[in-house]
Amino acid sequence: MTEIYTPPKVWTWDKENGGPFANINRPIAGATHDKDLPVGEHPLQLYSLATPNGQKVTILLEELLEAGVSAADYDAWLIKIGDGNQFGSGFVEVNPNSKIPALLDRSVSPPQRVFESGSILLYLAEKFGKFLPTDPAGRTETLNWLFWQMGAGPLLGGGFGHFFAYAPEKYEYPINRYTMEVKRQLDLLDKRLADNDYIAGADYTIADIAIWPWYGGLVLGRAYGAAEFLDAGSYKNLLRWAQQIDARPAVKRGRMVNKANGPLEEQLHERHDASDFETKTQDKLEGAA
Ligand SMILES: N[C@@H](CCC(=O)N[C@@H](CS)C(=O)NCC(=O)O)C(=O)O
Repeated sequence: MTEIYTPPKVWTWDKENGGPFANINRPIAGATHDKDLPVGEHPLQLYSLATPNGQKVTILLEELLEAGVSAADYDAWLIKIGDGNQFGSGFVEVNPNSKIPALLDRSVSPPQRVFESGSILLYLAEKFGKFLPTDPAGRTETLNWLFWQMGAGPLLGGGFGHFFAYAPEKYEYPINRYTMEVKRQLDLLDKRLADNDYIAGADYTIADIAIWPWYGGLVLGRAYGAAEFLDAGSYKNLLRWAQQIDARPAVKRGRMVNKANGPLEEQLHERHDASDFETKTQDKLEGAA
């Protein structure tokens, strides 16, 4: 039988809350230790990890480079959130919210910090004039879906994903509640993609780049081991879109950057140059031989 919890009058932090991320959860913000961030040669310095939120930024940067925007070249440094790197003083200066991704643009003076993945996508799209339509209707529709993802994503990750995959025990109430919501979100995207090639319309935009790592990853069977449970294959238009984006060379590269788990040949802990991917491809070929 489920244990009934009676909340005290005032909550106090007297124990870890369980689950795989218990060691990094704290009810206070700010740095826990002094640690400067490394700085590379490129104007754009990214401090991140290849979670869906991190992938959004590396995919956009790789798409910009693929589109010939050489000024978008960047150094990507690995932030191990499980080890608490996000609580180092240097990281907290770039993102006081202590979460990846965080970007420092050193091409402007003083250097501009950018945090929150949605803000980073918008900043880069505007800076380089790509992946964000300039006509008012197209721009607004892109931002509608970009902000939709920022609001909807935590219900998928922090709600469904947490209770389905990470909570120390399976509880029916939260799993049902968040499954209902996530299936509604999947149906929404599926209906949207029935008549549109991409999320904001005919063009591939930062809305796709924001939504794909979460919802594309889910229907492609890469998140929480939940594709069967959610009957992901039934969202045919969403699956078509997810596969189409998955095949883009920049997306393949963007997924590898700051990846520190999974098959070794897919991991690129740090990225400082386009040739870093070639070294990985070589590793892969040698591994297969
Ligand atoms: N709304 C934020 C969410 C970022 C976020 O939740 N990042 C997670 C990894 S996906 C993180 O850094 N967690 C570390 C922590 O909570 O201490 C964004 O979109 O950038």
